[in-house]
Amino acid sequence: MVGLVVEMREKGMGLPELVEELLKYHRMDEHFSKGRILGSMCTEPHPVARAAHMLFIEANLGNPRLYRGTASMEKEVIGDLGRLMGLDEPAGYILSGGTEANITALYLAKKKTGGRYVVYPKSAHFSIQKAIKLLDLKPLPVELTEEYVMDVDHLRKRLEEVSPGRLAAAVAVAGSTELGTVDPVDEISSALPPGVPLHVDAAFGGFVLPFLPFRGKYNFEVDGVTSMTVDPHKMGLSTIPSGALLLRGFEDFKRIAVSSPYLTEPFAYTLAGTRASAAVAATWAVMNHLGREGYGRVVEECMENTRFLDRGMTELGFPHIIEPVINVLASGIADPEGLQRRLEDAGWYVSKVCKPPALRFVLMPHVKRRHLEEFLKDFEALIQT
Ligand code: 0PR
Repeated sequence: MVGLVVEMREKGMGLPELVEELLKYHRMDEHFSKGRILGSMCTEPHPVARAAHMLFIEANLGNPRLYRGTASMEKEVIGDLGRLMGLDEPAGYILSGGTEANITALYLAKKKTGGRYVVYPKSAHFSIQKAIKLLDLKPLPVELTEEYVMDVDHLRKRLEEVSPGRLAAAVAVAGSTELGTVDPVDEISSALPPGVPLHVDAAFGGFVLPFLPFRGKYNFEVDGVTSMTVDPHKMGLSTIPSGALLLRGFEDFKRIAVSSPYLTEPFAYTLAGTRASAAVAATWAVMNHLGREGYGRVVEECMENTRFLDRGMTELGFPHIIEPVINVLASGIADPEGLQRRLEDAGWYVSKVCKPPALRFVLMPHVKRRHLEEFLKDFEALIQT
């Protein structure tokens, strides 16, 4: 996308100059460690993830027999993630993130059913739109309730519009991007005709909900759920790029297999060829280092910070749109775009919700209480000018 034409240099750059240049560009980036990024779903990778990533930097699971160790770690990670999501023996793999996982899930569903229509809540992440366009599927968006979750009555109406055989899949979200809501997955599953794949996008919520006293059912404990997206590079504290696609069984993957005769494995099941696999090691490392207990502590702190900011914003006259379910807070505000810009000028990066208008905060582990205190002070000053 860069319009600038820069010719490749004839002679290489010496190391000192190279480092200086790299640091120049590094300084141009924002960094999580400063605590000023309040609207991102990614965070500083955990130090063990960072170290493991560097150790496995050349691994490529596109050719798994050369990387037996990395392949073993991937198997363990998928197993652990499956069990976290209520499934004893999951199939799946690590891929580049939620977008690739959602696209692959809908690709599998289309192949399995031969259908074209996809029902999904209007709160679904735009990667679902990408999948629909790419796979030439037909969208059937479903309205949200007053609590901003998929309206199951409207889903039933949508389902009456097409014969069951023409449905490719249903999508539900567990931890929506804008408001952090969790769809009623068991009710959605009961409303679907038998045999329709139900994909749950827990790209963000997958590493949050299991560590909260959350009572709703959103994962493979619901029989109808056939696949899930869970991203280690969001609340899993792993390195980018790491997403995970989980499936009930390996059989479904065979539908998208292509032969890869000259590689060490006869078939390929992933969209990507060469796969960025250092993130597999990073995910293995951070999951084993933190364990359920460690993630529990991380999530608890994020939730405390979410409630703290919510109270602060409410005191300033901007109450939440919904009581935060996870560590995503949307504070109702008339002109989120204008405020977002002014905050950026003041060095704060928040995000926005358009409908209903709100400033959106994601309280990730890099955001500490002191950052929020500073933010609230700056925000108060800003709205008074
Ligand atoms: N599903 C859900 C529920 C998501 O929230 C996201 C991304 C995806 C799928 C897609 O995941 P990948 O981006 O890994 O493919 N949600 C964030 C968003 O779009 C991604 C993000 C992360 C954006 C960090 C900005 C940022 O700084 O807001």
